[in-house]
Amino acid sequence: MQNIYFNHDGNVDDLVSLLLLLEFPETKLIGVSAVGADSYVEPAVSASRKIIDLFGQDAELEVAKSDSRPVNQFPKEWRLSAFSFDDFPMLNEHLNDAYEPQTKLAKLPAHLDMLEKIKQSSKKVTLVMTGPLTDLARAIEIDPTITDNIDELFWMGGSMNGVGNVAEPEHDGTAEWNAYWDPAAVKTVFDTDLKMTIVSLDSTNQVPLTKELRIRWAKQRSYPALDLIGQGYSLVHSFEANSTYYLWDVLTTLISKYPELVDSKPIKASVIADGPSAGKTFIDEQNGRPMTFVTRVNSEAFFNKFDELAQMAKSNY
Ligand code: AGV
Ligand code: CA
Repeated sequence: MQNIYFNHDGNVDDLVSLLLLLEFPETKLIGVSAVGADSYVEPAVSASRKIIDLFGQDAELEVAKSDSRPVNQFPKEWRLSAFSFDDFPMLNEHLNDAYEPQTKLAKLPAHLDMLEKIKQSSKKVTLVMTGPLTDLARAIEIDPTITDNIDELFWMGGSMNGVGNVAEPEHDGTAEWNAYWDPAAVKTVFDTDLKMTIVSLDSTNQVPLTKELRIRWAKQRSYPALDLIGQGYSLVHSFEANSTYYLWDVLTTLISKYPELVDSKPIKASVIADGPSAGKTFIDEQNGRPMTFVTRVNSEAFFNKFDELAQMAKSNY
C-alpha cells in the first residue's frame, strides 16, 4: 500500500488528476488540498470535494483549503475554468438540500493539513504537487522534519531548457508558471534534501491536448469519468500563442504510481528566486540539487493507463 498526499491548484488537469488518483490500486490517498493559483480557491476546493463524492471510496478523505497567496498571479482567464468545472451538472446532480458536498472540508489550511497528515502517517508518504510549491515551503518553514516522512516529491513545475510559459511584462519568459507564482517557495524546497522527481515543460511537451485525444475521450463518454474528463477539457483551448494545453499534471500524477511510463535521468538543478528570470529552473551540475528529471514519455502507454483508470471509476450515485 502506497500513501499519497495530493496538493493541486484547481485547473482542469489538476482536477482530472484527482479523479484518476482516486482509482489508483493499492493506494491510500491520505489527504487532498487545493490552492487558488491557476484557479480560485473556493471552486477548486468545492469541485475537489464533489469529485471525491462521486468517485471516492474512503469516507474519511477530506479536502483542505489553502490560504497561500501569490507572488505573481496567474492570468484570470485561466483561473476561471474552476468555476465552470464546479458547476458541471454531473457534479451537482446529487447534492443535498444544503448544496453541501459529503466530503468534508478539512479544519486546517492546506499547509498545516499537509504537515499534520504527513507527520501522522504510519509510513512514508508520496507527495504529489501539481501547482506552486508554496504550501510545502510553508510547512517546511514551520517544521523542517516534515521531509523525514516524505518518501518522494513529484512536482509539475519548471523548465530546464530556458523556454518557459510565462509571458508577462518585465519577465524574460524563461520560467514555468508554477515556479513563477512563488519562486522563493521553489528555492525553499530545493534547499532541502527531499528526494524529488520533476516533471517540467521539457517532459510535458510530449503530451499536448489534441483534437484526437478529445475525440478518443468523447467516444468513451458512456463511462462517467470519461464523460466528466471530456467536459472538463472542453473548457480549455489553445487559441493564443504560448497557451497550448498539455497534460502536465496528469503525467506527473500517473508517474507517482507508474514510473515505467517515462524514461528519466538524474540531474542537478537550481532556481532563480527573483528578478527578470524569477522562477527559472536550470541544470546546474556544480551547485544544483539532485533530482530525477523526466526525459521521455511513452505516450501510448500513458494514454492507455489514463483510459484504464478512468474506465474503472464507478460513480457512487
Ligand atoms: O504550467 C503548467 C501548469 C500545470 O500545473 N498550469 C496548468 C497546469 O495545471 C499553468 C498553465 C500553463 N499554461 C496554461 C496553464 C494554460 N494555457 N491554461 C491554463 N493553465
Ligand atoms: Ca496545476
